[in-house]
Amino acid sequence: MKTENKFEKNAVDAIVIGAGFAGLYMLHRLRLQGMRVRVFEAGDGVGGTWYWNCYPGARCDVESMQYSYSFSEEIQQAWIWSERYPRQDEILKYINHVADHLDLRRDIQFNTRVTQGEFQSTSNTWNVQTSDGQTHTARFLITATGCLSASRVPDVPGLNDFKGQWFHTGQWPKKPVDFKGKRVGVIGTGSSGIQIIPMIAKEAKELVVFQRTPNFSIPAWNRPLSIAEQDAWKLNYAEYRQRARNSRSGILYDYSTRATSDVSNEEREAEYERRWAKGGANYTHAFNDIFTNRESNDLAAEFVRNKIRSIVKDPAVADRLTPKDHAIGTKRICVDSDYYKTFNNENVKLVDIRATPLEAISPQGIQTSDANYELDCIVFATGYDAVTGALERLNLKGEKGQNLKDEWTSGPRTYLGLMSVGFPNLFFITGPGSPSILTNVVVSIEQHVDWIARCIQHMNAIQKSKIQAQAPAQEAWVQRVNDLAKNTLFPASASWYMGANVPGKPRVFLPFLGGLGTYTEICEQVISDGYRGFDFPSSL
Ligand code: N01
Repeated sequence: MKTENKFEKNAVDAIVIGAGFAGLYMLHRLRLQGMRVRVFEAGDGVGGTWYWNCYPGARCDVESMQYSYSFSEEIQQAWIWSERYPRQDEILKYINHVADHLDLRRDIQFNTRVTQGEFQSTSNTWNVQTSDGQTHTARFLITATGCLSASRVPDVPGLNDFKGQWFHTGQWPKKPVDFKGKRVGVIGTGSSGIQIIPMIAKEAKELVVFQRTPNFSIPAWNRPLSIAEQDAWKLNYAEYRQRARNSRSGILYDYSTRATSDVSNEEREAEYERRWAKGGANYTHAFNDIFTNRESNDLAAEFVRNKIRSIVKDPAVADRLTPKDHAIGTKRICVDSDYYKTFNNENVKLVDIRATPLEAISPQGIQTSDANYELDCIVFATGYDAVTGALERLNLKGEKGQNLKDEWTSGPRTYLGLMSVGFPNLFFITGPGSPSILTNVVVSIEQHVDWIARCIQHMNAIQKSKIQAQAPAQEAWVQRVNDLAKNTLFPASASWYMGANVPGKPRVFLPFLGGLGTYTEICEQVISDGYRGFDFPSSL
């Protein structure tokens, strides 16, 4: 009997790259419009970020009741979370549940990377090559590759000769790693490092943390989430979701309308204390000028510095863990469970690799300028080529054969973060120049997916085969994104928001800082104005 290959025909209406939150919803949304869609996914399962980041301690810092899809009342009412902040394996279970419930897998080809894509001007279609040697054609190409998926292992000499095991948090093995009785080194103290360090410290014989830049972290105060609490939330789910969509970050934070100088010293400290006790990134919204006024920022930062000094017993270690080089929140704020406290453990050592640089990896461990650390395992929590990295690695060629990566050598150029001039029929979900990683990304994903689906439906209705962004609209948008950042403290910080963590990457603030609510209004207005800033030059 002949078994039918579900991907026998290599021509579809839309190709979606990635099967995480964005790719799955895009597939579902386009299917509802009667389109034939194929999703390519490099992993062997759905989940994207939450598929790859299965390291110990991995957890989202947006609360469970908010970090989920809102498009299906049935799904949001039925799903039950177990904790205030969702663990990676629980999010992955949730995403798998959604994929099963909507029968999405039949249109997803797993273990397959997109290796190249070329726009065909003669047919207004994309030709896409995949790692299995196949070529596919589609009218639309939609990237759902995630903003934090292109992981980076720094170029440290000697890694290939290391005799132990090494891992990157963003490419974590599916089988649990056993750290019991081992000497472990962790490089990096961003959100991933801050989550994994307390977990490894519980197991390892010795843990050496190699820190380049100390980071601000706020306690999560994670706890079980009762059914009663969830039921109460679910009663008002529609209203909460709408408020989140209209908010700056897609998260129901308690945004203060007061400036730091509006209150007395006592009130200010009490407000910081209240927010610290509540936990989470809400801390940086204690006053409305923390991101724009350096003095206000310093006060909020000093409160956290004092907390670090009060938690960490050894004053020298506390001092090394205290961030002094950047304004709080201008590098992504971290949310932790027992991070600072972990440095009171006898088996944990902190090495400041700014003072004594990491020089090489030897077969036995890590060499800094003044010591050799013998290790059985090295964990790289060294982050990502954020926002643009995954897009540039796709090797996409526009209508004149130009490569997206080459077009963006001075920084990404997009209109609304959705399209880039010269690359017709190519949509980015949460692309550079959109609010994306400054928000609850699931809310931003839904907004982008809905916009793209409506745009495609519009094209079908008016019988157009090609959409492209207009150059003046793109120039004005890039300018707007830059201007918004200039009026804040963000550009002064060597953060991945600025591309500063990747040697040679242009220093450009990558996301749109004007807030998700405002951004959504702009996108809606663009539609009302007949897709202002876009052209539909060819008919079907
Ligand atoms: O990556 P990072 P991450 N030698 O880039 C250091 C999201 N996320 O994976 O600051 C030595 O923040 C680097 O040092 P420096 C969240 O948006 C969310 O931790 O560049 N060190 C830094 O300490 C987050 O912001 C969650 O000086 C090197 C660290 O490695 C984003 O993902 C959990 C180095 C990298 O920190 C990325 O977080 C996890 C080198 N050559 C991630 N290169 C939650 O929701 C880099 N470093 C909770």
